[in-house]
Amino acid sequence: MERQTTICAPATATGGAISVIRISGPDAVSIANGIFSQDITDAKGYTLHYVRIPDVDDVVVSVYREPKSYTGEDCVEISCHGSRYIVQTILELLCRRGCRMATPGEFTKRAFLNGKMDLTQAEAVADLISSTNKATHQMAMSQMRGGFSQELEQLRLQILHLTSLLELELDFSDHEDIQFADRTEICRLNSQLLDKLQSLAESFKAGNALKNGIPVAIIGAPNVGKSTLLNALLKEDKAIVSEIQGTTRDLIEDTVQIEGITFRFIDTAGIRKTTDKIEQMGIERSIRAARNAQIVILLSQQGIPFPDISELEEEGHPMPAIIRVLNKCDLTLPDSSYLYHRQVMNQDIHISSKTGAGLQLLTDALIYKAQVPHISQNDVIVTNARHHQALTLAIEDIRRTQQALADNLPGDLIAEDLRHCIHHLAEITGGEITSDEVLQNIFKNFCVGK
Ligand SMILES: Nc1nc2c(ncn2[C@@H]2O[C@H](COP(=O)(O)OP(=O)(O)OP(=O)(O)O)[C@@H](O)[C@H]2O)c(=O)[nH]1
Ligand SMILES: [Mg+2]
Repeated sequence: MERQTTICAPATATGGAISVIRISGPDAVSIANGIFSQDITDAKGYTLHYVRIPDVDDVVVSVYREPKSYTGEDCVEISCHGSRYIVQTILELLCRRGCRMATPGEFTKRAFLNGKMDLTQAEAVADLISSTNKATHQMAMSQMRGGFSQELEQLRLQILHLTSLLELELDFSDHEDIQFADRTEICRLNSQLLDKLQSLAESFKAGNALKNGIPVAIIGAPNVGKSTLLNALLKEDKAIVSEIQGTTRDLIEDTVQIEGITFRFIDTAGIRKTTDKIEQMGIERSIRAARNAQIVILLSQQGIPFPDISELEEEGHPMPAIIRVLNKCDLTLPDSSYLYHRQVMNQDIHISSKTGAGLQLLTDALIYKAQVPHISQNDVIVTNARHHQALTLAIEDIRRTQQALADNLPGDLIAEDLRHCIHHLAEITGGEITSDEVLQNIFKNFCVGK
């Protein structure tokens, strides 16, 4: 096998008091040693050394010996003072002595290739680093600790068991009367498998919403204050507001956390009949955004009817939850106590995006409609589109098995579908030989040093 190169990269963002530089590979210790004034070549794993890099900095070095390191290779981490200049100089010294700068995610990719973690765990590392709230943190932690992998392993064992039952059947196939004897148990196990796979695949909707924010589209006629509401919810001047109708023409979106839940608000072009080609394109985008949203804030104001949302209905597509909101209540309702009273009486929520009145009621409604499932560390939630896709393929395999069982087809044909299913599940953890292209796709989104 080709000898691995030794790689290095900054592991921390600039701007802190301390920066960490990570080195991994067979020559990690000897290359690092070359730039220090003290000798650490014989350093044991899990030891710290205070050393000098002449003319550059005094640093603390941690040494890890293979296989007991993040990557499974010899690793050295240099903690230096957090100056961009110092980091750059150390990296240059290391590269001059034979290191190569790491590509994004290369440390984690090596950890995967050296069997330190499977692919779902490697992906969870990236999710953990980018997690912004309790829910996404919990999901990433559970996945990184192998929660999802264990679930998949359970499924794999169940499928193997099913296959062995079918094979047993084949062994007796010479005896005509036994061949398709009693398949009740096989059918039961198969539908159990299907249920499990389906519930995992369904968890993706929640998982994705938690990770990327629950999509909420703001839909309404021109000028009712959609962009003003977006800005108020984001507490930021994100979208242009004007008294001219048709100001917003494209989708404008951003995420914000409300009581620990991430929402992704999408401001849209006001819906009306228009001959303006570009505005029309914007309106089509509004409809699409509303269809794909989990919640739609249907916005209007006194005297203007709510837009017709029958267009949102589409076969095979769940309707988003609708919250009807009347804006500009500062123009029509005198004070906020009266306002609160009205809310209780009336289904529509009255707000003023301008003064902020009623916004709390709107966010309460959003949280209520978001129906965020409570996630504990043991729950397995699918958050990754790649995993979801593989699960969808595995479900198709098991559906085929179900049909084949119903048609009383011979066991070897059914076993073939089960083998496909195992293959699709194995792709999730990277258990089978995973193509380089897939790996590249996964790790390219990591940052350097991870
Ligand atoms: N009095 C009052 N005026 C508001 C309120 N919200 C928005 N406006 C005003 O209404 C006008 C239109 O606001 P926008 O937020 O641009 O409306 P929009 O729905 O995004 O309009 P389009 O992008 O054209 O569809 C602006 O002049 C806002 O200042 C409110 O709560 N009270
Ligand atoms: Mg607008």
